[in-house]
Amino acid sequence: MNPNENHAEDIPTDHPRYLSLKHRHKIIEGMHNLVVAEAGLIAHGRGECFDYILSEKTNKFAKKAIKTAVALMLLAKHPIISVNGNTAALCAKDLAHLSSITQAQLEINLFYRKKGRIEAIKKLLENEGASRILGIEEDIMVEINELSSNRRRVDPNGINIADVVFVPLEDGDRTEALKKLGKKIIAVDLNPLSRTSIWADITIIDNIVRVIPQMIEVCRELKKKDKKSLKTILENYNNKNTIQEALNCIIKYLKSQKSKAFNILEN
Ligand code: PTJ
Repeated sequence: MNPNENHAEDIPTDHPRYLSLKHRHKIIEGMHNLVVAEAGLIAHGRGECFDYILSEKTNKFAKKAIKTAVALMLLAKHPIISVNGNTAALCAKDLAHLSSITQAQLEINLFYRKKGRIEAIKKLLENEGASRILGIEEDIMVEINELSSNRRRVDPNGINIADVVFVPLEDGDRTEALKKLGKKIIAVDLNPLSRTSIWADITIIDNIVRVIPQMIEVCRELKKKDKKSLKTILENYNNKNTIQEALNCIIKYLKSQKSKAFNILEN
């Protein structure tokens, strides 16, 4: 590592953008360690932009989606958490925790299959407490015909047989393909208009760094409930409303920021 580079621990904790900078550094460090694809930096920047116009907080519609997603995972027969480079770099420890509390195995599934990346992500996840990670044995992988990207290669004991797949920070057509195979999809995506957001059964429109810790909290509560209560949560959820509310939130935020900016510009 270049000694002239800045590291996450060099960021002053009183910096007004401390958290945002810390997450940027995790992504940059992840890229140096092969965990994050080069394109992952661009994906992170796009996410930051949407996070900004969603007020960088977990909005009400995201809270509802989180609760419903956890209920669906607890009701599932074979839930799987799909892990890519950005997600691992930003929240490996929380992913390991979520996996153990929901009994959903982690499966590494990458869009950019640069040599050494799967091993780097596996090591990071294991160092943070994850076990029984899927998607690492190249010779046993099977292919999803409906998909042409690298993501088509899945573990026969994981995504291939899953009834519920949790897909944070996706890149497009996989959600559609997995849905055609009859699977239920939970997405985390800050862009409410991405194809993944539109196609998923439950779209959590919020930053992954806030989502996973909240899913763990909600899971602790929902594990005390019976199946009937969990099913009721699912019945009362409508993903179209989530997308609508997220877009309304963005429009409201932009209008308020426009008024503030013009107050300054005109005075
Ligand atoms: O590690 P790999 O090879 O599997 O590649 C992972 C990336 C993320 C590079 C790949 O999946 C990709 O190119 O994704 P896209 O098409 O850029 O889409 C990622 C989506 O995640 C975009 O809609 C972003 O707005 C969103 N996003 C980015 N960062 C976050 C996010 N959503 C939630 N939380 C974030 N921190």
